[in-house]
Amino acid sequence: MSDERTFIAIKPDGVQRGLISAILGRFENRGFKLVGIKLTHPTEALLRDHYEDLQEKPFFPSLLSYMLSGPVLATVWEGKDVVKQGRAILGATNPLNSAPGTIRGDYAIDMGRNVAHGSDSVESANKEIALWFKKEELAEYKPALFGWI
Ligand code: RTP
Repeated sequence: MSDERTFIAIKPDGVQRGLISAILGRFENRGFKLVGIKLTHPTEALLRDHYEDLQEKPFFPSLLSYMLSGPVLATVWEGKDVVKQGRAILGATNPLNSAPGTIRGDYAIDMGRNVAHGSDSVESANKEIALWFKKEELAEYKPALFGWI
């Protein structure tokens, strides 16, 4: 069993639209293990760290106010190639390019309201997990269903 981890967040629009169970289900059904979860209202400081690379972009102020507009469901998933697989499950950033069957392809029409976030590399996953979660908030366990025959 791979111990690769990724950070997946259901953004304020996804939480308010009641999409939590639909989104979490896609990761569970695919075979990934949930190791961290919390509903949290992120601070501006946390979001500035999280989106450090985007601070100079013209859309940054609207991204910040969108992400501050309500609680976010922060999650950590573990499993083989989960970073790349997580991005594939989410679909392209711009819903215009997200394939039907992906989360954004099924639930979003606007890049500024694209429902969920997923880490784009193992390096950013490690940074984001450490930013959003304390070590003791992440569970270590072996689900009975894993290690399929
Ligand atoms: P995310 O971090 O949310 O998973 O998205 P991403 O890696 O696919 O895309 P990124 O470039 O990191 O952008 C972060 C979020 O900023 C908003 N955005 N708006 N041109 C725009 O108006 C624009 N570009 C990006 C989106 O909400 C995107 O998910």
